[in-house]
Amino acid sequence: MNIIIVCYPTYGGSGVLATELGHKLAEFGHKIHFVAYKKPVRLKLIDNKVLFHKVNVPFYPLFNFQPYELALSSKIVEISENNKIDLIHVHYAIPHAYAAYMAKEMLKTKNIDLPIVTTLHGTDITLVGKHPFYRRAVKFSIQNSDVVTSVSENLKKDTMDFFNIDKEIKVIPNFIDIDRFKQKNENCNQDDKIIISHVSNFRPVKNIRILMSIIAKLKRKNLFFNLIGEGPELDLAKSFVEKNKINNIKFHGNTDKIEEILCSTDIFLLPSKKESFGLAALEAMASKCALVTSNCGGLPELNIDNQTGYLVGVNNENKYIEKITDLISDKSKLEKFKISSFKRAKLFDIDTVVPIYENIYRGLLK
Ligand code: GMT
Repeated sequence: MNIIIVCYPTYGGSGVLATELGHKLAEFGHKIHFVAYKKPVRLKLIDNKVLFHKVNVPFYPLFNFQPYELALSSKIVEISENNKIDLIHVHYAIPHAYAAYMAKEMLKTKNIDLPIVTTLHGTDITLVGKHPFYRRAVKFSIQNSDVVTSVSENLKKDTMDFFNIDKEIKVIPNFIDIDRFKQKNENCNQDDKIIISHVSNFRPVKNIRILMSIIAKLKRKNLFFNLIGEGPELDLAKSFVEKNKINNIKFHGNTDKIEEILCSTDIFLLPSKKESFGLAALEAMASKCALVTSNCGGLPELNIDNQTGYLVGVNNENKYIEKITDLISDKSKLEKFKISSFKRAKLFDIDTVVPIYENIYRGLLK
């Protein structure tokens, strides 16, 4: 099949997932055309198999906001005119599903039928999509996609309830390449200290204030903290560390050493206010980490309470501390949770999940 994948190119989970999906589909023999405003961070181009098409948005002073959707629709049409495309898969509804719909309508005038698969990732529904200024267009583009998928049951329910959608939404979880993590786990540097890590894009939705407050309260214990990622609240986190004289911590920024850091991690801490699935938590599970996460969104579908880790009420700071303290004082429980975590991660292996998308694509071919 010839497939267009539209995604965000930055470090967010939806872009990472779309990129890994495209790589695997290419391995399965499909030709993938990635479309974004910049080359996605993890994208590996392969001649005639994995291609990248940049969406250029020229600056024009009349516009307060440059019309990205317009440029994206035009780009999709251009690629479809020059290649025999079978379908388009957009990741993150806003504005990708909307732009894909416009492209589909334009292509109809050229007798080209382009089925649209839209994957909802989370904040495209739970934060941005629900906004009164956007919701009509978001609902319209979901209703008019040929297939809609969601990364968790919770996100599916939220979407159906909020938008009153009468369309089927298929749940396909996030996935990881378990072999990549297995190799790293074998050559891992284990430390005597208990290591706690957090990976995110440091947006308010990740509950960075609570995260920092938990770290400050645990600073006297024999622990080390790794904070990975960059985003709007990173400076706030750094100044908090300075002000509270926290020394047992390292900020890694956006690093390509995530697997290495996670493989020496014991506990992965994710106190998100919203999390439709939690790809970062799944990567931590593949690295044999016990999880201490909030119980919001799709996290309870991933982190099984008292088995792979603990689930805590979103802002219940004392409970996070209590659960972490419980794990660091009971090494055998920590070890048991780490093993269960890794076992559960295997259920989300790329070779199990990507064929589900492939079957959906096949169903769309006439
Ligand atoms: O909001 C983010 O953390 C990034 C966002 C994205 O779309 O780039 O991640 C969302 O999609 C991931 C992949 O499906 C999910 O694993 C994350 O849980 C989800 N983030 C939120 O719901 C906050």
